[in-house]
Amino acid sequence: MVVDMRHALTILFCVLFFSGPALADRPPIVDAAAESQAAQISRMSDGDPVSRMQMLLAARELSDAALFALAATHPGLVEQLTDSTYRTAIDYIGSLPPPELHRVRQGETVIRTLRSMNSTEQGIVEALCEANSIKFKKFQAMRVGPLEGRIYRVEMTSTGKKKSTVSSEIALAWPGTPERDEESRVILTRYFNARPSQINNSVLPLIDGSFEAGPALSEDWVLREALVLGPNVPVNDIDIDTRNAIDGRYSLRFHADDETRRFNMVTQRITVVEGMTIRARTQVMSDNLRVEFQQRPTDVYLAMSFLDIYGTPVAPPKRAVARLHSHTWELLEIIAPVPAGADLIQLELLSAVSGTAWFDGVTLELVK
Ligand SMILES: [Ca+2]
Repeated sequence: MVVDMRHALTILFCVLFFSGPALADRPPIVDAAAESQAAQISRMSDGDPVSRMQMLLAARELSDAALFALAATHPGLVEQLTDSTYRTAIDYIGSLPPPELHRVRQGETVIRTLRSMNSTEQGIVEALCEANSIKFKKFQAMRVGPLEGRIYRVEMTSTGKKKSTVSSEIALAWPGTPERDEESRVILTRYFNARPSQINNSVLPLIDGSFEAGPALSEDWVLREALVLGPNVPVNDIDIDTRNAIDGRYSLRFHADDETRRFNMVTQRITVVEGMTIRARTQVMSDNLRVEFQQRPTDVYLAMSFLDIYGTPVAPPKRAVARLHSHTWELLEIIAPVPAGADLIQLELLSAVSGTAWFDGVTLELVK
């Protein structure tokens, strides 16, 4: 009888979630209510996988019209909410009992076996097993939690050949980066029968913010001297890393040690207009960043300098300083109004301590 109930629930979930995307004939009509619901979600913090998972959980109730409006600022989240496999994994997290859901919201990793699951949770697990070609009889456990500061992982383990343990995972809550967001917009254009707008976060003309131009730093980025400790050499290493990236294939890498004396930064100037409010973001990763010799712990950063037409600073720069030591990808963000007299902003990326730092997914948007 219990089994029958579970099957009944599975069928219910199939009807609710696996009937395929509800492709509309016409694009959804975004009214004021939909706009306001989308705005509530898009105002939430989205700097790390756990925050983005909170957004996904909160956005599950949105109508298609509100999701279409949300796609203007967060196309990746809307892609996950409208794709059946991602959506089932999000619904699984939403089905967890309140104490476990609380742990999810705290960023803890939660492990669940069938024994601790109620019938709703079991029904979703069964559906997830089916979507991932896992025999439900072989299912062992679910494990959900953030991974490497990049994604939120939903992992299922099952018994494989010779009693080995096989795992299968769904990566959710990836960061919104220019390249991945564009992929989501293409997918959502098919889903909604209309391309999501980008009105709410107009992109300023930053070029090659993902360092994808090739295996060498493109001419759009200019090296400028940031600081010199005594003699003028040796200079810090700055190159394109072809193995580590959070967006696309490449990232920007800085490396220095206690012998390094001259530190260059990587910069790009963009024309702006006084009164604009601008948001600059990058993801940064580090390996053994440490202060040696005369280095300063605050010299790993994303900065925005405000310049007049001749390149002279007209106001103090804004900086978002990265953490030292070793960490996976983390967000750095600056939101600032363009001060009076500024014609250009100069975006600056720098790591002027010993160790290695990577930057990727640099974006520049007009927020007001
Ligand atoms: Ca990249």
